[in-house]
Amino acid sequence: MSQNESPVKVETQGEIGLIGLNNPPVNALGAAVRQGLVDAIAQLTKDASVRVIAIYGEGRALSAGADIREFGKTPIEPSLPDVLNIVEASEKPVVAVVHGTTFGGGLELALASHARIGLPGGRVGLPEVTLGILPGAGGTQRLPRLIPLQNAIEIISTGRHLPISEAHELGILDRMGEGQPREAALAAAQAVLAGELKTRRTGEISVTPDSAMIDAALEKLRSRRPALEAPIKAVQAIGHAGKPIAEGLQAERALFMELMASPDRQGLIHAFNAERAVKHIPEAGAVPREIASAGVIGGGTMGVGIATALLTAGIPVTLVEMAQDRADAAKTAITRNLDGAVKRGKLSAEARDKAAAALTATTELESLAQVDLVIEAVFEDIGVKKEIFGKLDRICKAGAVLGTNTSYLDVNDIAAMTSRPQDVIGLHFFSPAHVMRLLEVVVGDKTAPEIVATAWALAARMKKVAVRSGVCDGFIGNRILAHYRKAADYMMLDGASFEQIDHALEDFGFAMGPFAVADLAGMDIGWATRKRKAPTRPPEERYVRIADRICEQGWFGRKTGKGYYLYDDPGNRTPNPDVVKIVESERAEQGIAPREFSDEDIVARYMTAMISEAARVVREGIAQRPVDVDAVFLFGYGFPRHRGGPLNYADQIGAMELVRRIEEYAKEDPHYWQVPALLRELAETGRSFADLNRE
Ligand code: 3H9
Repeated sequence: MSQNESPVKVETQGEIGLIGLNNPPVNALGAAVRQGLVDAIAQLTKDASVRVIAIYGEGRALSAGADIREFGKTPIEPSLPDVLNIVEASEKPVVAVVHGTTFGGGLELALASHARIGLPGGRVGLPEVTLGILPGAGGTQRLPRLIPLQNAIEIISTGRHLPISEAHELGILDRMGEGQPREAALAAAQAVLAGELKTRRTGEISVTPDSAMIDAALEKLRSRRPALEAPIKAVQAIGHAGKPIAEGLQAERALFMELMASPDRQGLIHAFNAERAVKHIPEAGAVPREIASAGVIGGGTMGVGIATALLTAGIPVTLVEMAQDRADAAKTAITRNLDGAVKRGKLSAEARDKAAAALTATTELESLAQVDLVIEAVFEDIGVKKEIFGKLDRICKAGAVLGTNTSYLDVNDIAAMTSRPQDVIGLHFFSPAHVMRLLEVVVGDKTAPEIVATAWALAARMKKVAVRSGVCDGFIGNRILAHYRKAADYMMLDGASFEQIDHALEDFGFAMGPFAVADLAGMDIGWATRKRKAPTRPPEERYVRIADRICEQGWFGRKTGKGYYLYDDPGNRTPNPDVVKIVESERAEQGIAPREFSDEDIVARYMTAMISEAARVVREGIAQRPVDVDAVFLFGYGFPRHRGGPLNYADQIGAMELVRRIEEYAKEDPHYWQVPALLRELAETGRSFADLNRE
């Protein structure tokens, strides 16, 4: 017996009633699935021949959880908690088969069942806090009834994904099964019938959560910067697990609904969707070229990181440096990175050995003759890059992808040095390239669609988030950065201390403020860029010389021991008194009487500057959509994930308020603060960046 229309299949096999979820791609528990489950339980309860019910998922998982697309919309009955209560209340025993990536509501469905079987190879978890919510379908009440409180707190408050084997060891799953999910479901049901697999209602288990442990966990979460609400409320919900299940579920529901209404939830889900939205590019249909080997030119920080990332993705690398000792040093650095990946559990020792053996470090550019992909990562100098591309054109085989890791320079100019500009593309990695997830793919005027598609296939292999950018100075990210970074310098000159600016932005959620970032990244890079751009700087632009004066002392930040800050051994920072003096003398020279800035004002100016340039980048088509800008900042610039990216945050402020702010600031500096045309249009038409994402 089957129901073809429903995403929930019901069939009977003797005394066993089978419920199969079939809602591709991930069996999300949308309205139709929830109703299907309720109907299935009712039907099998009525069927007198059925003595046991088994639930499994077709395809990739039992279920990846609640349907995220329904969040923020009018709720549709039946709710997931109600459905799972029906499952738990079933008078016939219910067993669930957990396989694939079973997360959130999917795992909660299993927790509400009366026994759980795991299939090897998958992962489970309650990742709700990463979306700004908490497990709201019983997870916070049922998990602590099955496993030690400490583990429940850790799993729920981090949202960590556990291997299914670990879930079994912890007691989340009763036993491991084998075969396909449907077969495993039948086998589990038979085990129940034979009395070999015990079943019980999780909600009937009584526990007494240790309140001291709950309080300690809460204190730790509250001391975080930023102290996000979701993990705090999730742990508070766990604190109710000692109550009768119905009461605990009610408390969980109330906390869940509060989180549902929070801007953090909106921002985190936008960030989740952004990672997927950027995959939609005009070239998606083109056939990517095969990449079986790669060359990296340059053994500096970027070249080493890129080579590490390629090797980790299983792609053999030939790294080219100018001199053998530099090539050897790069090889040592790459080996160290690979060892680090093993230590962090990201790579097996076997994979590390394979990767290390697939690396060649040489001084011969000619050795790149047969590679499928070259990534040039030499010093940011257009002359040097042009020369290299001229040579690559002569050396590389036909069909090779020629990539440049430039972070500012004109990809079209570089491509023009070859007889095959259609094969040239910008592949802009972020430092450290083997860690940072962003890959800005810069599509030149002549870049062929299959080369763009190849970049996306490569990013997928390297587990990176590729974002498509057009050509302009700095592309999406660095162009916007170059603009808003000035706002921080202006505030410093006008009276805010760099320490206050960093603190205000760190409280907003950035991992590090802009001055601490400058110290970490090395101030010499920005100095070189400013010198390069000096001839084209408009005379009416305010120019802050503080960073130049610091660099003139030979202080480039952490790598030279000092920059804006002085650092002690564990890396704690204190403002460099010599820099404070430089700031004061600059103010005096320019006749500026320092004024006070509140932390809110600092964040408002900094973010308004960022949003302004981002709006221009979208209007000019450099970024395809606002969400592409968001992804760049989320995955490459440490933008606070719970804010969802600069243009998602812009919508939370509203275009009208942003225009008002810019007009206000423009009274001080009309050159810097100009209302972008796109922002004005949105303000006048009452539209948002989210509306543009939907177009
Ligand atoms: C929850 O359960 C709340 C409850 O506690 C309480 C409720 C009351 N819904 O990632 P992929 C889509 S909260 C809707 O590219 P992968 C995804 O957008 C939920 N859609 O594949 C994409 O669509 P498109 C807790 C979803 O193999 C497509 O499926 N669960 C959902 O790299 C393929 O996804 C989570 O947080 C969903 N829940 O990774 C799990 N999940 O093709 C979230 C995925 O149009 N999901 N889609 O771009 C994941 O972590 C990954 O998607 C997963 C697969 C690991 C499952």
